[in-house]
Amino acid sequence: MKPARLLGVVALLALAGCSQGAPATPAAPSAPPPSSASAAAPTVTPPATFAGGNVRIALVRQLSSGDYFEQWLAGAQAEAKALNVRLEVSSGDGNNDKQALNLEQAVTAKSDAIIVDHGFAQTVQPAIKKAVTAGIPLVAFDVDPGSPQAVALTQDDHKIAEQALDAMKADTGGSGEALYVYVAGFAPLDRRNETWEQFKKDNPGIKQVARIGVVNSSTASAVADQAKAALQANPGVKAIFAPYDEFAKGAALAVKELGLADKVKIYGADISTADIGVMTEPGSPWVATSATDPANVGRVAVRAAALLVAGENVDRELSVPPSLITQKGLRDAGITSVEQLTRAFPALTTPDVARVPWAAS
Ligand code: SR1
Repeated sequence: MKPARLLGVVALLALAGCSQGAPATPAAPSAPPPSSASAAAPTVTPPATFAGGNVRIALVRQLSSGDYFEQWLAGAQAEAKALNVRLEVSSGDGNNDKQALNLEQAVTAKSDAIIVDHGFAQTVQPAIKKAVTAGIPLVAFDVDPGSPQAVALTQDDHKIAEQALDAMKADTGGSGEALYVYVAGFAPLDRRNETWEQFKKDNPGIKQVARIGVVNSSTASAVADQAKAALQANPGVKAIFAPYDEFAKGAALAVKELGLADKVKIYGADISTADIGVMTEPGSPWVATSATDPANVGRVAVRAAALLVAGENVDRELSVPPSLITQKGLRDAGITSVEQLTRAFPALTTPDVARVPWAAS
């Protein structure tokens, strides 16, 4: 994309941050897009520990399938490579006991730092406590570590829900039947749920007529089946709040298969190249999503862990802000991939969150 067109895209996305003609949700672009040409040269020498490539950071994941988790891992791996760190990745594949065991093993193996990526508090907190007691620095993403010594990294989940729901409110005029997709126990979904509960109180015209949801290795197709049944049972539904991209993809499939795309609109969370394809295809009901760049969040997690290994100060709570991305904005700007989106939407890259002074930015 040519620079002039890029500027147009930024303005367009910031100003046309609406799904069906709703008021703008500015993206407040603040930083130049990352590129090798513009990368700032590091001014600080890396700590000696990092010189031999022997720093080991364990990444202990609860989930690994789906666009979000794949992009997140790609970002984490890219940052580990840039920082000359060995990233040792394990996944519970949705099995919380397996994740807890992997975490215990990372503690026993005396990793230099541990990143816990998702998980249920009751299954990971005991091993997190052991890591902290053993003096192993720990970053917890999207799970409450339960230990104040650990760094807790989140996306701003209340904002994610708020941005998507603002779009829903603008499109519906604040009234109508809605379907909600949610599974309790996942910290980001629980936080988004808090905002949804408040939203319903503040907007009594929006009536939740059904709640569905499942998280497994084929979330989208399972949600599609549930959404189909819920839509058939509730023909008055005009909006679906599906604040996880696998939920939104499943809901979109159901709406399209039932031929309801003109009537039912979807407000989601997260973004990927595949999601952009779903949002922008002709007749798509998925009109808005609030998202971070998952690869950027993975990078932040590794940066925070590396800083802790180096003995640097890191805020105990780190948050990556989301941006509202709309079907209209994507279509108008001709955006077809996350790479184009992040170039056009610089606020999605957050080099100042856990900045590593010895790394190029
Ligand atoms: C099952 S939890 C899924 C969420 O985790 C991350 O926070 C992503 O944003 C995704 O929506």
